[in-house]
Amino acid sequence: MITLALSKGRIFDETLPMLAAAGVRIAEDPEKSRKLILPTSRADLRVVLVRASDVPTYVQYGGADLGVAGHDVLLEHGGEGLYQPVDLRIARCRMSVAAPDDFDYAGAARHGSRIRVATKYTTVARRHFADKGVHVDLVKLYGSMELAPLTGLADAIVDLVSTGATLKANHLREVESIMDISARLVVNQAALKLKREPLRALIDAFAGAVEQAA
Ligand code: PRT
Ligand code: MG
Repeated sequence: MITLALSKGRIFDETLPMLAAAGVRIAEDPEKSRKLILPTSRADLRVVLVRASDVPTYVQYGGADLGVAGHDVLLEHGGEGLYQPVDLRIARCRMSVAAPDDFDYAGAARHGSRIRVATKYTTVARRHFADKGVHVDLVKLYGSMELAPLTGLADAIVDLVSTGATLKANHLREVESIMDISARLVVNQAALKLKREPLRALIDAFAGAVEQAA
């Protein structure tokens, strides 16, 4: 049996067509079912549904043989024990610094002021500001980063942006783009040795689906 870890929402929705291209169908709709393990049209392949940030952990410890995780999630996890053979180019967005319309981020950075930054992505944020020589105090949050500057909790945030609508609705603007983000296929390195043939075939199928979509 091969176990594929996915998270509900955009990762599941955007992985589905890639699985279909590989001839794999999933009968159940995860938004309607309460099941956490979904069978597929292939008797030897099942899907487990986990939190987006738990996908690397499941694959690292062998709870799943492979999974789909955002590059943002992988950078925070560290990627230990994970083979990352394919950039799936799905669930795309960018990681950016954003601040209220009336906060002079560039000026504060230039003058060496300490900027308080709220984020879920402390590893990436710490590295980014250190590289730029910008002095920051990082505040770790687990969600709704956009609220932090509006309540005075922070001067700025580091968050994912796709359309920009969420920032706009909260009177924030992107002041610096840190990196482009997309979802990656991750594979347990031990499983790759033990189940080499079927896992290689799946990796190749995903890579083929990426080529087709390009
Ligand atoms: O929701 P949960 O807490 O369970 O986990 P999660 O939020 O990590 O999961 P999910 O499904 O929302 O995101 C899974 C992956 O999708 C992330 O790890 C990213 O790699 C990728 N992705 C792509 C995004 C976005 N686009 C995105 N726009 N993840 C989150 N967002 C959020 C962003 O944080 C912000 O709040 O959407 C909002 C901004 O969207 P726009 O369109 O208004 O700019
Ligand atoms: Mg979410």
